[in-house]
Amino acid sequence: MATFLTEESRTFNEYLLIPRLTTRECTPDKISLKTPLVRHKVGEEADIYLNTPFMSACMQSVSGEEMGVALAREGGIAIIYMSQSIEDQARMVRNVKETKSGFVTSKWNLKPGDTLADILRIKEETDHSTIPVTEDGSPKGKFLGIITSKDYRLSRDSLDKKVEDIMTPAEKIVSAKPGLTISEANDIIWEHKINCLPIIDENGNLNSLVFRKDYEQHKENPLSLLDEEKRYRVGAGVNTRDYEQRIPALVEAGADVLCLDSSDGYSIWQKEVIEWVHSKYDGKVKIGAGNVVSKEAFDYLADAGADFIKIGIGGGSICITRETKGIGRGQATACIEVAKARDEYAKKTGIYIPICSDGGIVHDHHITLALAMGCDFVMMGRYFARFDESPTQKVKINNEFFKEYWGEGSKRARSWQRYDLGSKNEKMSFVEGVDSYIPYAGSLKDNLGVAIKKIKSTMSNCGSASIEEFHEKAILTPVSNLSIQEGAAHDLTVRDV
Ligand code: MZP
Repeated sequence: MATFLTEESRTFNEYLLIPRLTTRECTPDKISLKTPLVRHKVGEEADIYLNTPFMSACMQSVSGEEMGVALAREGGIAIIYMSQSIEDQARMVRNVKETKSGFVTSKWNLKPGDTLADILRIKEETDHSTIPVTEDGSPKGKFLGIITSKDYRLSRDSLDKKVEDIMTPAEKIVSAKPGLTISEANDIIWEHKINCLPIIDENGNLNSLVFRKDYEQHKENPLSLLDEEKRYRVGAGVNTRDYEQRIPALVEAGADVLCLDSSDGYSIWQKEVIEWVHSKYDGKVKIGAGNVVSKEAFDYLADAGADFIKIGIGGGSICITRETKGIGRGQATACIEVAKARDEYAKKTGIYIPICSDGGIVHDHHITLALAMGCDFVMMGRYFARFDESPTQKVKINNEFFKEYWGEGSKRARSWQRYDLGSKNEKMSFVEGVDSYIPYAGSLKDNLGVAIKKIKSTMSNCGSASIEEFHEKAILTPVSNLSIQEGAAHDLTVRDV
């Protein structure tokens, strides 16, 4: 006879936090969101921490190199997607590691033969008004000039006017050679009263750009997540199929952490990969595993040596696994059970394994609830896909902007390794994800800034100055449908939100 659990499976929306005593020690300005990323002895420091509890999903439509840099700047970490060739993924990792903070590799570039119409298209899609021109339009191609909005007049210039006839050419542009520091670059920017300084190598190729506004932002990013050599930290997704080739390439490229990306991580294949990594790299390369939704699965991956464990099956916004296969668990219930298992494991073995809630986070307060339920950080897809820094197209529909967002199990991504169950030749015979649009939300920095304020405000209400303290002090209550209604604006006509 099957086992029947008596407790219903619940999600974040079905819980609320009860305030605790707020003291002078836990006002928002005193709260730290620093959180361990990898397993460590209880009472000792972890080898790697996040400065803010955010990880971006290992998905084609979320975590490319631009997300890698933007999220590390805010103290979190991106997991560069695995559903691409080993070479492309390693290149993305390398590009994040090589982006010196403040030195930007330009994603949007023009060729001399492009037109004013192309300039306007890029401007509309990205809001960038400074666009470099390279011989082949690539980010590291031969540098020919720069276009800014001062270079054309829409009232006079025709849309098919060529970039080469509009741009400010290289010889008229103040530039610098690679190797200077960000503050030296900033001195040049101030001295010449320019907004952008191109860094050009000895062969005349574009290396990167330094923007006046980025320098200012750089000073505003005290939480940047950096390695010992002051490079941004970044993670990379791996699978249980080509790991013997993929992992060495990613480690070589500088990945700070690896993450097994699977919809169901409770498998012998994950155990084998974790053991392979730890024996090959003598514990120096860190690897997270998952996803799981039960104590049984947590214990299995913990014993296998996972450095962190992700929770969540079927809760992702683009996910139809529950409908397709009938497996999964409400995200809150899964987090609560796994957090309990993690604490028991720590008591029994003296080893603390960070856990991550993955999928289903829609509102900022869901992040806070996941942390209150015992998670150390959260992984988000939809949340980050809305921002400028996700790799997908921004499209205009009925006068409103959207970003594309598709699941790894969708027809579009076909990430069969993520859904692989080990059989020899079966590569995704049905889909488990959808392809969608989500409302565009602007820059990651602006949005995450607000989210951090909300999280800290709630932690202050709950008397907690750190995530660790929050885990101990949080009191959560399930809520009825009627109290959910009571929690929203009700019995009135809303004039403005
Ligand atoms: P969300 O933040 O958009 O709600 O969920 C993102 C998470 O959904 C990912 O981190 C991953 O665990 C999961 N995912 C990715 N693709 C699919 C799919 O196609 C999926 N079904 O479920």
